[in-house]
Amino acid sequence: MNEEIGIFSSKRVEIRQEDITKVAVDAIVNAANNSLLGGGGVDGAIHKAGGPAILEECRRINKRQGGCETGEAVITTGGNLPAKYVIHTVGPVWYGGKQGESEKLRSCYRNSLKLARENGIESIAFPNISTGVYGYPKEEAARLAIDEIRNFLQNKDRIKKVLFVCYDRENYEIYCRLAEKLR
Ligand code: AR6
Repeated sequence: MNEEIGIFSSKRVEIRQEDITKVAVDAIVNAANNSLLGGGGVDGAIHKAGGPAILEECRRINKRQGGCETGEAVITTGGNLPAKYVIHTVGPVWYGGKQGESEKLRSCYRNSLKLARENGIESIAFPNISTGVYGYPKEEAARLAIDEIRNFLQNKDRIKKVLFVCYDRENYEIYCRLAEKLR
């Protein structure tokens, strides 16, 4: 049995189709932009549901370090969300695949998990970063996300649960199909 089979059959990694703002985990990940000052899509939904405390912290981070580089991640309170924290990461815009997009998207998953580990987070939920307005091809993004999580979880770790929270049906079906193949 290889590790890929392990992560899905052990239930340490699960796929859900729902609104990430409703998920009760230690941290949810936001697909933000470089300014951290909000936007549409999942970013808009998180700020709307989580309330002003999240934006206040984002503003402070923006002042202190000028926002967040693509592929990097920062952490704030979860405000009014069921999640205690929000980890904001900035995915790459898809320019055709030759501008280092895949490495940047991998970094989003890796840096979010690092930050989770540093903050004692045991459960974390990811949206399908970059696959909305940033236009990253969904299947490729899913393969890479699963691969990064698998690599990370090979380390002995406090992180007990990772959820892939798919909002649109297309992403959900892609993840289910890939997980089925890996089982
Ligand atoms: N819960 C879970 N997933 C969601 C939700 C939700 N409530 N709403 C949308 N998605 P996008 P990006 C999914 O566009 O491509 C923002 O304006 C959606 O189906 O939110 O990384 C930021 O400020 C899609 O699969 O993020 C940036 O400017 C996924 O979330 C820019 O968009 C990502 O779609 C980032 O673009």
